[in-house]
Amino acid sequence: MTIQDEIFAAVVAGDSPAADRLVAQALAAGADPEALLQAALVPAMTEVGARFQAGEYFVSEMLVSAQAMKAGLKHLRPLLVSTAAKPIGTVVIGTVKGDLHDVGKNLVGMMLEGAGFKVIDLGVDVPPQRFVGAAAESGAGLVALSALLTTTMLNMKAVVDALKANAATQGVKVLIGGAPLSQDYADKIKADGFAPDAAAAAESARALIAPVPA
Ligand code: B1M
Repeated sequence: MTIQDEIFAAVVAGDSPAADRLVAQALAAGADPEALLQAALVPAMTEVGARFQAGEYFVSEMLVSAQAMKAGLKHLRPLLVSTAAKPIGTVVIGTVKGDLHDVGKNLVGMMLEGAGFKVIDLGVDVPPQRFVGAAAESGAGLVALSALLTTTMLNMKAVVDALKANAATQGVKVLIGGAPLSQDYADKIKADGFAPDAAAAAESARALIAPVPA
């Protein structure tokens, strides 16, 4: 069994101490953080979702697996996040109202920080007016919305509309993402962009708000 297999198994089993120890051990041995993310941690959560769908796992198991994922991710964070002195822009990020999933949103936040943005994370279950308030107060150029449920993705439209309805946030761009989202849906609700994963989110954010070099 490779260490990536062990990390995968630890997250699927919801074993936070093992995920914590194994990711630290893999990095100390020179493993590539991106490879650990893409080949072990993310697939483990996909497997957890499949087991939930098959009726083998319940909400409690999904929750402990998410905690194990976070125990592993905390070691990757400093490696994925840049220490650039001057941010290239400000992004307000959050999971929309009614939705408690934050693992993907946290990854997107890390990638945005890694790309040089200042990130203001509003957490989960965020109502539209909190996005508006945070964007107006911080002067953010982009609001990044995450949703994992087909029911809560519908709440993204209210955020887009609320931002456009407020004079202080009319020009703020909106990027959406999360497993049930698509470019079609972004077009439908008049969001400015859709990104399928965290790395693509960082690229889209750069394209949407980073200043064009002279
Ligand atoms: Co929930 N859950 N869950 N869950 N959960 C899913 C999403 C589900 C697909 C499982 C399944 O049935 N196979 C299903 C949704 C079905 C649907 O709507 N079609 C589901 C369900 C049904 C539910 C409940 C309703 C269960 C219940 O109570 N009966 C409930 C809802 C609670 C609520 O939110 N109101 C619920 C609860 C939970 C927990 C709280 C127990 C837990 C979340 C804990 C936490 O996040 N702190 C949980 C978990 C862990 C999952 C699964 C297993 C894993 C999610 C995850 O962390 N994935 C998930 C199944 C799955 O995803 N296969 C499932 C790993 C993460 C890295 O990927 O979040 O997709 P993801 O992020 C990706 C991309 O989507 C993208 O980038 C990331 C990677 O690069 N991305 C963006 C995300 N946000 C982005 C924003 C962007 C751009 C890209 O730009 C701004």
